[in-house]
Amino acid sequence: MAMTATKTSYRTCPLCEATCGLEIVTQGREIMTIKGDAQDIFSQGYICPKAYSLKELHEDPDIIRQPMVRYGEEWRIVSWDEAFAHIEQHLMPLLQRYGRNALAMYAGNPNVHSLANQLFIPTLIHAAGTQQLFSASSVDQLPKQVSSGLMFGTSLSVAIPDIDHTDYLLLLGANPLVSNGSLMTAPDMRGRVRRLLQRGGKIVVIDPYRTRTAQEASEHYAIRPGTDALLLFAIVQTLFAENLLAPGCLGEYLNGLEQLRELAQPFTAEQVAPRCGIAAETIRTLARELAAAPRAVVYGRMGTCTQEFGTLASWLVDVINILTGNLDRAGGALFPKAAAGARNTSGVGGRGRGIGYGRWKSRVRGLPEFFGELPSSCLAEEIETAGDGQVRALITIAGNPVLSTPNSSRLQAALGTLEYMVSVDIYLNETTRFANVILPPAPILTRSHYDITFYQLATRNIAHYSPPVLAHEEGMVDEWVILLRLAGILSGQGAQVDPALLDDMAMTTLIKREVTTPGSRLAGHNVKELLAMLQPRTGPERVLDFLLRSGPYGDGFGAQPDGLSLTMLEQHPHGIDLGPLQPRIPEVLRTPSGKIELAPPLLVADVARLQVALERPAEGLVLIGRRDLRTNNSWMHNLHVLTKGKERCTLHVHPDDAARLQLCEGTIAQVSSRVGTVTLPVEITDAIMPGVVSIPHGWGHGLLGTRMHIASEHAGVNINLLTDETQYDMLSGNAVLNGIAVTVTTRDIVSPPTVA
Ligand SMILES: Nc1nc2c(c(=O)[nH]1)N[C@H]1C(S)=C(S)[C@@H](COP(=O)(O)OP(=O)(O)OC[C@H]3O[C@@H](n4cnc5c(=O)[nH]c(N)nc54)[C@H](O)[C@@H]3O)O[C@H]1N2
Ligand SMILES: Nc1nc2c(c(=O)[nH]1)N[C@H]1C(S)=C(S)[C@@H](COP(=O)(O)OP(=O)(O)OC[C@H]3O[C@@H](n4cnc5c(=O)[nH]c(N)nc54)[C@H](O)[C@@H]3O)O[C@H]1N2
Ligand code: SF4
Ligand SMILES: [Mo]
Repeated sequence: MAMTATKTSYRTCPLCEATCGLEIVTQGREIMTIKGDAQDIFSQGYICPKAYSLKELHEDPDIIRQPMVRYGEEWRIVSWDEAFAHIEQHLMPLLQRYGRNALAMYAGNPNVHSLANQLFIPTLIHAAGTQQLFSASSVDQLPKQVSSGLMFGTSLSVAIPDIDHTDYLLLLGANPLVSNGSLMTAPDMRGRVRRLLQRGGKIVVIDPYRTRTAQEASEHYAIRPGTDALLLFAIVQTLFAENLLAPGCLGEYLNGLEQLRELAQPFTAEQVAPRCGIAAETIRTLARELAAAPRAVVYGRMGTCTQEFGTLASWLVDVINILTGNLDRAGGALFPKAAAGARNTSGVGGRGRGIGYGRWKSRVRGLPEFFGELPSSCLAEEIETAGDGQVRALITIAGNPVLSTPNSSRLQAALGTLEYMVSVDIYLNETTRFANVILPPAPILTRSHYDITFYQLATRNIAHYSPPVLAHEEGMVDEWVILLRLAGILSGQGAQVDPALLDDMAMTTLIKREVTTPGSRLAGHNVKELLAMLQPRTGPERVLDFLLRSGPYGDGFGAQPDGLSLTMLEQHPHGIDLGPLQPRIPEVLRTPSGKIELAPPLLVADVARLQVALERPAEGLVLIGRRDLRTNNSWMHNLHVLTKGKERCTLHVHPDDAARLQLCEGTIAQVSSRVGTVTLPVEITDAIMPGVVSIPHGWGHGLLGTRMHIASEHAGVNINLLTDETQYDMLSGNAVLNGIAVTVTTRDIVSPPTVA
């Protein structure tokens, strides 16, 4: 028998924000090897252990490959047409009866790692016409987007630490050596951290846990969870008090400097020190070092976002970078200039409309919308609470809110009462088991890839397109086609509508918007001509080609013949380097004032809440989360390569707390919060600070009705049975996932769960 030839493909890894280049060898449909692409212009061969798991993921027998409809407890495989007909038949009458807001949508993290979903979810949202939109953003980085949006004018104008050129990195609530970096896209964080230290630079980590990043750093200070905004304010106060301000050429673009000085006054190092658990002299030293370093940068991530003062902390990170003159300069924090899809490269630069928020409010709790979304902490109550606008149907797209959002038991109970639910997903898991219909997209390696979002957050300007590694098999449907067919149903065009028509409509709308945008390179161009020039491409490729060509490096459809286009990216399978990040102020700004807003009213108003916290005594034991190298939130625990070995879903306890609570290594502890209780084994470690315990998120598998065999064998417990949906950052609505008050006992000495 003739051997099938092998094929070598280059593909950006879609599993985390680092965007590493992979070299994948296939033979027929089989993946032979996966390794780092040594020629990748960004990652140069670096990969982490998760990349290899793409092979097992591709072969996982539990992955759903055909649409399924649930009848009671039983799932039946159906044709795509039957699945969509079922949805039309059941969903549309509900919406006709109860209105558009009876439908909620929840979009999870993998959407951001999918070119197709990034480009086509907006079409689906438009067709749905509901205000009940939720996503993983509000259990993650939303506060940073809110503060950046208010200060600089768009939701993705996030200043990124220039880790490769800085001399001093103050890192709060992030563990890039394990997470591989977030809101700081760059492969090989370990290499970058080591090079920073080798060139004589300094890294200071602020974290309740001595993480792997903290272990590599020059210094580590354990902080009481939830108090970063206090610490950062005290650094700001010190900069003012000791006359260390040096905003340099940013000065002329700043609004609100004097107001900031006044706001900072009460937050002296002495005042905040007992709350943060960090000595006043250390705080002042940090301020002085930041001011003295030739190039310094402050960077905060998950730990600073998913807490009570997430937006204030996120804001103060940028404030310090600005006051020390480190925003918008090499070695400080810079704004990427992405090749495609960035709001802050569109239209006339230098000023804009700013961000929209509060255009509607959540029905039950009255929390404001940000960027078109409501906080995920509100989803359960929107389903439970009767009245006009009650959620009766849900579509989840690549999301597992049952394991990812606060107070899982309440959400699970609520999902069980829905009248109809659709999940676009690849597993029958803790969330999708509630669905009536599951629509499984074609596997990852059959899709093309381009990191529309992460190149807007990268430490270097690059562009990299990957064509599909494998061809479709019979019956596979691309995720963008699924999304468009759902959009067809929701817009009343019926289950049978041709997705190609909707694709054309979406493309035309996008082109029309661009040619009517003042300052666009394509302003005044003819829509039909542009459409013709994009032929014969369709779907994500056509949109991407349009975004690249109309973008800041693009060929402008002929105006700049050597400029970027998808064709050019196709000729460069290892990516195209567009150079290091460059200063972009004022052109990057899209605030109505054309200035950097140092003291946006919304943030200023929230400072009063922080002042109250300053007076508040430190609570008892609190819970934080953690990540480890071989996880990817909740969804990759069905792979043997990532789950084998020692149990990782354990309770980390400091030896002092263990002694006080009579916990030994391996003891089964019972951890209780206001909302729930879990039991899990204890691991004693002095890496965690006293008064704080930790449980990783993403576990808690093996629930009735799921179909993830390996995950069930390593079930672990769900930390979000303890996190509390009534605790959120009041400004952004983002969930508090760190600093949850808990009690811990051994299982034998059972005390009733604390009720607030
Ligand atoms: N306590 C606590 N909770 C947390 C966190 C924490 O640190 N602590 N972290 C939070 C963070 S940062 C995040 S981002 C969220 C994540 O929250 P979610 O996005 O809700 O959860 P994931 O675990 O990413 O689940 C992804 C889902 O997408 C499916 N999936 C995977 N690939 C695809 C695909 O290609 N297409 C489709 N359609 N589906 C796919 C998976 O089967 C799974 O159902 O969790 C948050 N929750
Ligand atoms: N291996 C792996 N990599 C991942 C993921 C994964 O699940 N596994 N998930 C991906 C996703 S979706 C994201 S968003 C990123 C997250 O990327 P990171 O933010 O870099 O990762 P985390 O491990 O969540 O780091 C948060 C840190 O904050 C600390 N912390 C907790 N509370 C506080 C506090 O109040 N103050 C301070 N200063 N620190 C605090 C925690 O101890 C922890 O070390 O990781 C991504 N990469
Ligand atoms: S670091 Fe992230 S992008 Fe790179 S190989 Fe690992 S999972 Fe993939
Ligand atoms: Mo995340």
